[in-house]
Amino acid sequence: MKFSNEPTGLSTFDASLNAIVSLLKEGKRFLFVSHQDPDADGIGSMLALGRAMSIAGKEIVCLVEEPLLPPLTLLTGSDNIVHTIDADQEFSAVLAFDCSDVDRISGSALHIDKIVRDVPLINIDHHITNRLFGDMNLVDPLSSSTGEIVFKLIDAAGFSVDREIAENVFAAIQTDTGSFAYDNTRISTFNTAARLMDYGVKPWKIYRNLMTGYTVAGLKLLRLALGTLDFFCDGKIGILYVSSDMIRETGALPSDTQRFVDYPRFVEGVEIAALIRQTDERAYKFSLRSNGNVDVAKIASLFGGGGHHKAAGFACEGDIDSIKMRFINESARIFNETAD
Ligand SMILES: [Mn+2]
Repeated sequence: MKFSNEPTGLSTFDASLNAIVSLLKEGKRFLFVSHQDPDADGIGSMLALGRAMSIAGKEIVCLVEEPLLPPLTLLTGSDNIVHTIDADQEFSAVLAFDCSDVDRISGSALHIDKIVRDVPLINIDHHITNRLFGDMNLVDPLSSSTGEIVFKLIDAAGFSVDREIAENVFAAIQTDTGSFAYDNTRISTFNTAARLMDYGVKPWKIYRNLMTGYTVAGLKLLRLALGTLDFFCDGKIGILYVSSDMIRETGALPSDTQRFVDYPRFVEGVEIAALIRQTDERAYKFSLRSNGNVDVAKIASLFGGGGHHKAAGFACEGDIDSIKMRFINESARIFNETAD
């Protein structure tokens, strides 16, 4: 079954919501995917809707190519996620959560392209840079998180909610809003969070598990990373660097660096914070944060990445000194354009 090849666009959120609800109710078996380098928004969204639909009698397969690392393994139901799939499996539809682009989907190597040739691909996301790659697109850049959109979907479908579902939606919202501290936190975010607490969610517990759970190795890595902290453009750009050697030396996990970019972001006068993490000999990942008006998604898109106004990223390969120089120059240029 093919629903439609026409992207439904951003202005038709409610029409899209209704069409997707019908499709979810009609179908029997669904494949859920999220992005590479999974985060709690993608995984929490997938697990929440997965459980809600399982309770409603549907069969859900949650696929993430790479094994989940802590703290994502603390999300309830994460042990049901599979890491591989046969090409001949049949599904009513494939749902992609929190993916701004089809290339970002984890498991692209695992026949997903073959599966989506015959069934609708449903794109559920909140990135402003979303490419509306789905046959159906439920994209709301004003939503704090994909989790918040998923909760709307659960509501619209009338699926029942239990504590486990609520915890996963809450985890998605809490991590994507930096515990309700980023400017994507809106009245609707708090309203949704309050409703989730009615199902028994304990915000402190999710905060403890997902936001503060440093390991000793992770803290040692932070100590090394802080030694690299450097500032450019009169202190407006702060950069932290983590090499593969540092990760090896401390025994930390790459996922331990997830909140490191906050340290340059915390510094007075910093407008753009960046964490550069080495992922291979000549490969690097940039995580960007904006403290003010600078749109870091714009900077990331110059390097083939994407994200949100205040949080974005990109991956790149080459000589790190020249990439870093180009990054600083482009950031300074966009900073000056924004300041005008
Ligand atoms: Mn997200």
